[in-house]
Amino acid sequence: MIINLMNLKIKYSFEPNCRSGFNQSHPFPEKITPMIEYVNILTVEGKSLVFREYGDAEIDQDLLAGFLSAFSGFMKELSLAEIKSTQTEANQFFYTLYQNVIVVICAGLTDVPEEIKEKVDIVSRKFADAYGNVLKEGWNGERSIFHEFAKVIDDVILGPIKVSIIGYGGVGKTSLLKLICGKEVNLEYIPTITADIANYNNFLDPKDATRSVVFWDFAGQLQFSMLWQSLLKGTKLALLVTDSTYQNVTESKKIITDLVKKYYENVPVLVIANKQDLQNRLSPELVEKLLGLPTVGMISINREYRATIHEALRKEINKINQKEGAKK
Ligand SMILES: Nc1nc2c(ncn2[C@@H]2O[C@H](COP(=O)(O)OP(=O)(O)O)[C@@H](O)[C@H]2O)c(=O)[nH]1
Ligand SMILES: [Mg+2]
Repeated sequence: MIINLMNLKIKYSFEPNCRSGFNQSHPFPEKITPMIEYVNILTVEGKSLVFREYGDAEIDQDLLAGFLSAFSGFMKELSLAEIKSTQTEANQFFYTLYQNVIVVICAGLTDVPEEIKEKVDIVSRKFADAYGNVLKEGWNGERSIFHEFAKVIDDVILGPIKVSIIGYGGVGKTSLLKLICGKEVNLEYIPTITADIANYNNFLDPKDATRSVVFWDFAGQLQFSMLWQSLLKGTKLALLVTDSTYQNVTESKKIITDLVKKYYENVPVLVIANKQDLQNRLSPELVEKLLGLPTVGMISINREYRATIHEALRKEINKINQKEGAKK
């Protein structure tokens, strides 16, 4: 069967997509964010159940509808759970039919097919797990029951938001992580990379909490080794903790110049001027001036500061979501 999708003239702009920040000369490139335009989950009759848009390209809804009805026609011939792909001049489409539901991912031409296929596979299986029974037992046509699934799609497509807590030993990194997560989360210690990892996003407004947020707290002295550079890979936000002594703030400058600026230029850094309860501490304003980065004053061992760090995190995560999150 030959389907000429080119005839459908799906119109997308050819604007280079800058979401990845990828640079050939970069020794530790951020994991390249796939340039996924959208994910669509639809019935074999062509009725869209969930539509999640990520790309910046304008999607012409009429053309999309035409495309989908053509699509659902030949999808019926697809064997179960097989993942197929097709290409237009601007995009690659990957799709599957799984338990009577079609999952389509529209990706960019440079995306790695195997990676997108894997995402199609995960999304279709998760959708079947969540709604297979509802659809089998007669769904009432109400699309709102699928709204919740947007979070699952976001996590599969965009991945969790990695927040790395960096800074020298003893400045209060682990205390800060505990303050952020409270008693609700048990830290998971990963000995091989000597890091505590916590998956926690309860500080977000439920409507903004579409992706999980994973905190990485690296134990031990921060050294500018190759290992550190690779551990930070994929970081979307760095919390640079200092104990607010003049000496530590000055030394922390090195972390910024030798590590962050060199390898993670596009990663936002929020400085935590910790131990504000101690004498001789520098004020957050002064720390901000010395380091040239936005700074929040903190006492990580004082629970009253939980709201302060949550508020700061909310702002930063919302910025990340605005930049790379789903459009709707
Ligand atoms: N006075 C004071 N002590 C703190 C504060 N934050 C952490 N500490 C203490 O500093 C020490 C080192 O903290 P820790 O979180 O283990 O630092 P890490 O090595 O950066 O993970 C511990 O004894 C903490 O109780 C703070 O804001 N004020
Ligand atoms: Mg620690």
